[in-house]
Amino acid sequence: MKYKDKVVYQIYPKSFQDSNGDGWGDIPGIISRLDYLKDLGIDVIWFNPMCISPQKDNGYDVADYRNFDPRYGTMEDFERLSKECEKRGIEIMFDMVFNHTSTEHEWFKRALKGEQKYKDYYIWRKKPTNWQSKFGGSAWEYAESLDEYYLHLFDKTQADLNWENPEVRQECADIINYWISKGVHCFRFDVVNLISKATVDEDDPNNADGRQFYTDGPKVHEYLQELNANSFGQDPAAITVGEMSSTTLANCVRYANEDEKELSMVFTFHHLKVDYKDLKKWELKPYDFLELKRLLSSWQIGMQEAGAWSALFLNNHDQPRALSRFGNDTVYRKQSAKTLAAITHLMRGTPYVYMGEEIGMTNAYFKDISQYVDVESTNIFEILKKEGKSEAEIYHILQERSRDNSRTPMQWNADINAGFSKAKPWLEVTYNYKDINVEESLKDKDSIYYFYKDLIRLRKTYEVIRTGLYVPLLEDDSQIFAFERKTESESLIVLANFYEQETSADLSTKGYDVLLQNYPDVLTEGDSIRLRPFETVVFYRSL
Ligand code: TEU
Repeated sequence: MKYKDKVVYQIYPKSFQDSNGDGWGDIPGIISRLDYLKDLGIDVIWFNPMCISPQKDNGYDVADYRNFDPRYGTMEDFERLSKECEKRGIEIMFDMVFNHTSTEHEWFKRALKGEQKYKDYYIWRKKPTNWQSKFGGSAWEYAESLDEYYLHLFDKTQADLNWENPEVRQECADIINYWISKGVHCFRFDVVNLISKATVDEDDPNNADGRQFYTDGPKVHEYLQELNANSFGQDPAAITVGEMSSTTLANCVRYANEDEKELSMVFTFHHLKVDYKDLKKWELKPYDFLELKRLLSSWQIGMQEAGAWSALFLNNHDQPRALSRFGNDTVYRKQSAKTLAAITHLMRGTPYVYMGEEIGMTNAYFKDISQYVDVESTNIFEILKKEGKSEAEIYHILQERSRDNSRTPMQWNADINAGFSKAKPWLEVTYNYKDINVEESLKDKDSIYYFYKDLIRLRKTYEVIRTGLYVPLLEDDSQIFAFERKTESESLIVLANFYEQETSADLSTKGYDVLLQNYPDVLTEGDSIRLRPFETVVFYRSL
């Protein structure tokens, strides 16, 4: 139960609050905003990595797992953060990037010098396979000093660790135990289902990226059980979540089942590919609502039937803002943001609030490549240009897909740089910050912020929201996402119109009360409920 009533807030530290005027978010800045998060009602804060890193992939290229990049602050700053979080009953979740390290890590540098112990920490071959990096280009990079290639599923500065090596596995357990000793009890594991490679010697016959050889690999459960036993599994307060790339339900019911002693829960992404044409991220298509509903429902049912647990989210630092992607970030910004929040928070699992979604932050709509920082985005700009796409087409794609969309500075107020920093921020603030910011949200009793606050409060109040079974409703309806959550003594019904067109749900809510709504009134006519643009109504009754 320790995580089934919790709500996690994700902070992208680089963009949350700058305190020392260098245009870069930092730990003292985070501390200054803890009361805002406490008031929102969240229980855990997931911090994206703040370790020493060359920042080629914004910290997911770790060069020292035990020390903070000074641009975020010092160990003393962290210890103050830990104390201030504890005072507010907020847990800290750190992000463990164990599939790879930066090529600036001491281990990799010693490997390049030919130290066999550290060479064995990575994956080397004389001859590369045809595998492609998830950030474009070959997944192998030549190291002249060794006359060999090393594997990197992501950027060439992110060398994959060799998890076959027990010393690597022990290093990772030791890193977790170090942070547990510092008072961190919650951990997110980056692309952790990629750590076990079946082989690295075979070309991908479909000339694809090779993911079939390393996704949910043959020893991944064994490695996770060992990591659990040697680290966080010994910590009764531990809450863990694994980011699972291109995974399957069959594996996730094992990753996130307490009996398997692997992790507490998983992030999966199938529902966030319903606007990928032919499942290709950089090929746009309008999102498929029925597919979105089908995927969310099938995973809810599959996980609950197996007694496994899901992380619930539509936003994170790798995704464009859901409000711009699935909602309407202009005329119906408030209504659609609330609708997306309601279906996320009222499904079965642990909800994650990504910084800024609680105030309806939108995509950045940058117009020039000079505004983009993300390595994935700048790489794809060059790749698409080589493929002959016009710059106008490429900018349209980046405006819809770039990870920078969600990494723009948190919009606190209408002051310079949205109150994030007095200096030029490392990434531009989104254009609409004067109207969309925390200060405005706190003044407006009908704001998205207060709707999130209600959702979080309801989770603490109603058992049916925490643990109730998920039952899909109106499955064939082409614009309403509807489901019931139920226990032996309670029933909750969620009706959400995902479109601007008005519609109605033919469903009896006799004996139910309205628990939450995103319009001033609720229009019921007999056994039918009218749903205006992006209208959501939540009904509740004790059985
Ligand atoms: O993300 C894994 C990953 O594949 C994402 O980059 C996402 O799937 C991709 O952007 C969609 O095109 C994790 C981290 O969350 C991400 O920030 C890192 O860049 C990546 O791993 C490498 O560590």
